[in-house]
Amino acid sequence: MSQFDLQQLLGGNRRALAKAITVIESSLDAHREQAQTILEEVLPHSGNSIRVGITGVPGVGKSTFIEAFGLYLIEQGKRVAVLAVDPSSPIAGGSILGDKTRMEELSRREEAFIRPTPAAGALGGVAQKTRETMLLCEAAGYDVILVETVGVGQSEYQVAGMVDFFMVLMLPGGGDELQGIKKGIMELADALVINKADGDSEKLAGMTQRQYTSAMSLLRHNSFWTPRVMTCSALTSHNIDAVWAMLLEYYYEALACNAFISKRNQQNLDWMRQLLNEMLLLKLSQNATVKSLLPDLERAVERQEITAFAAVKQIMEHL
Ligand SMILES: Nc1nc2c(ncn2[C@@H]2O[C@H](COP(=O)(O)OP(=O)(O)OP(=O)(O)O)[C@@H](O)[C@H]2O)c(=O)[nH]1
Ligand SMILES: [Mg+2]
Repeated sequence: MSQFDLQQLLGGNRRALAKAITVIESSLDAHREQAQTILEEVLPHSGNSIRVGITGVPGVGKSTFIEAFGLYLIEQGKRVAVLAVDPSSPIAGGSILGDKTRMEELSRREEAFIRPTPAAGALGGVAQKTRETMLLCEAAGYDVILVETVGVGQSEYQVAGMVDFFMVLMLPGGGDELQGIKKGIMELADALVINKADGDSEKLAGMTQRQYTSAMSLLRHNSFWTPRVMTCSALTSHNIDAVWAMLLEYYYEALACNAFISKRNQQNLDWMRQLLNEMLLLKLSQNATVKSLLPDLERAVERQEITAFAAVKQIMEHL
C-alpha cells in the first residue's frame, strides 16, 4: 500500500479501505508481507471504536436489526462498519452480501461500510481476517463495528473473543432448549435481545424476557456487568434506541473500572497465542521427517505398542 493510499484510508476513503481489506484477505504469498505492513501502519490509528458482536439463529432478524440499528447510529452521528463471520460460506461475497437486500438503505449510506464474510483458508481462518479488517475500519474512522455471525457453531466463540460487547438475538417464545442456541453461547452473552417484539408477538416477547431474565441469573458471570435481557423490534425500530443506550452504559462502566482495556489486552494476547499454536502446527505438518514418521507412530499408539507420550516425544525431537 502506498503512502498515498494509506493517507486516503486514514482519511476515511472507502475505496482505499476496500483495497486494503482485499490485500488482507488475499491468500496470495505476494500479498502476505504487504498485509503485515498495512496492519503495522494502521495499528496506531486503530482501537477507537465500540466493537459489537451480534449472533442469533437464522431468521431471528440479524440483518433487519443491523439495518435498523445501523441507521439509528448514523442518526446519532456515528459511522458504522458491518463485518461478517460465516464459516459456512465457502466464497467471499456469500451470505451477508446476498443480504444487502435486507440492509438496502444502510448499504447506500455514505456513513456505513458493509463487508461480507472473507473466504476461508488462510492461517487463523475467517475470523482472523475479520479481526484484522476491524482494525482497518477503525483506522478509517468507523465508530461502531458490528460483527455478525450465525449462531450455530464455533464462530460465536471467535467473534465473542474479538468484540467488546456480545449480543445474542432471540425470538419471542422459544423456551425449548433456549431456541437451539447452545448454553455456552448464552454464557458469552452480554445481552439477550428478544427481537420481533411487535404486533401479536409483543406480549409473548415480554414473557420470554422474564423467562430469560431468570434463566440468565442462574449463569455465572465473573464480570462487573450483569447481562441484560431486553426486547426490540427491528421491523418497527421499537427499542432500538434502548439497545444503544445499554451499549453506551456498558461502555462507560467498562471504561471506568478498567475492564474495557483489560478485556482488549487479554483478547490481543489470546489472538497471539492462537496464531502461535497454528503456526507451530503448520510447521509440524510441513516437516518431511515428521510426515514420514507419523503413520507408523499412530499405528503403534493405536495398538498400544508405545505410549502416546513416547510418540509425541519422538515427533518433537524433529521440530
Ligand atoms: N415481525 C417482525 N419480523 C421481523 C423482525 N426482524 C426481522 N423480521 C423478519 O424476519 C425474517 C428474517 O429476518 P432476517 O433479518 O433476514 O434474519 P437473519 O437473522 O438475518 O437471517 P439469516 O441471514 O438467514 O441468518 C424476515 O422476513 C424479516 O422481515 C421484527 O422485528 N419483527
Ligand atoms: Mg441475515
